[in-house]
Amino acid sequence: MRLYDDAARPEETGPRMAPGSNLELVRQRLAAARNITVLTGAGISADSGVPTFRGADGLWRNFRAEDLATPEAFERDPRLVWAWYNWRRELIATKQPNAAHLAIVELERRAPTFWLVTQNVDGLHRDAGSRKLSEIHGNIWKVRCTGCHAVSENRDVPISILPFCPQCRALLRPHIVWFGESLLAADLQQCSTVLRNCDLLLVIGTSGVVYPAAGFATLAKEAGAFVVEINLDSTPQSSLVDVSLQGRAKDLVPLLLDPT
Ligand code: BV8
Ligand code: ZN
Repeated sequence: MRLYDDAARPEETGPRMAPGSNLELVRQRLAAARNITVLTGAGISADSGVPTFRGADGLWRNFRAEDLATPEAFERDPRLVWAWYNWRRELIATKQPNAAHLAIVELERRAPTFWLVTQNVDGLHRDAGSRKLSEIHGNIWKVRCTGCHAVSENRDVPISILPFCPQCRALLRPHIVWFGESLLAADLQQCSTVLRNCDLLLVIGTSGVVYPAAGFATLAKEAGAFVVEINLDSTPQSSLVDVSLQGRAKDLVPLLLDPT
């Protein structure tokens, strides 16, 4: 069964930046910022070939989140849910970080204080070398025991369609935050701290509709941060940010660091 049409997306004509002065302004702000927070979504990994969730080629075009990404779905049909995650693991295993992931690693190296918050579960930020990060929706390469709650890394591709805990024999589930589940308290606390304290927030490749992450740009703005959005399209956050740069993450993020 082919679950996703992997046909190449038509190439855009390049970054659709509004006035060049906006890019220059962001470069200057970024170079001067002492405390930088970055929030990423599926759009940053789209440039590596990982499908996004919403939009024309998005996963939620062909699948219902209620059937696959809720605790109720897993209770009802764990085989179906694991089959879907297995398919995504197989797909993600073939993908590599792109220039935008790498530019964020460089930003972490340069910035006096830095934190990356990602909604992505693909692990590509970690693969790229990011270390100061919170994967607030979990990680597709981790499993969690429904019995003893132990979390472990599991990179099997494919993973057994009904994996069981080696310790207590209970069913394992993906270590992913599903709809209707709370994010980890420690992650929420860390997000609150970095959003309140940052002087610059970069929001990259997220549609800005899934809470609580959808509220992060507002939180940072209210705390006085300069907020920059990088996205192919406009989003519900575009009107509240200071600068909205339209284009591909892999083109724009490196440009912010190394002027050409
Ligand atoms: C919570 C895991 C407290 C699956 C994900 C009614 C019932 C139940 C819950 C709710 C409800 N109403 C509201 C809620 C809360 C809910 C929510 O926000 N729902 C929305 C949709 C209405 N949130 C929650 O449930 C959260 N928990 O609030 O706990 C609670 C408890 C009980 C009840 C209520 C509240 C949990 C949220 C976690 C959801 N988990 N998925 C999996 O990944 O396997 S969400 C899913 O969306 C993904 O994980 C993803 O990370 C996330 C966000 O999506 P994006 O990353 O933004 O991706 P998207 O495709 O949407 O957009 C891509 C963007 O990139 C686009 O803008 C595009 O233009 C751009 N782009 C594309 N290519 C590029 C690009 N940009 C730049 N360059 C490119 N090349
Ligand atoms: Zn267990």
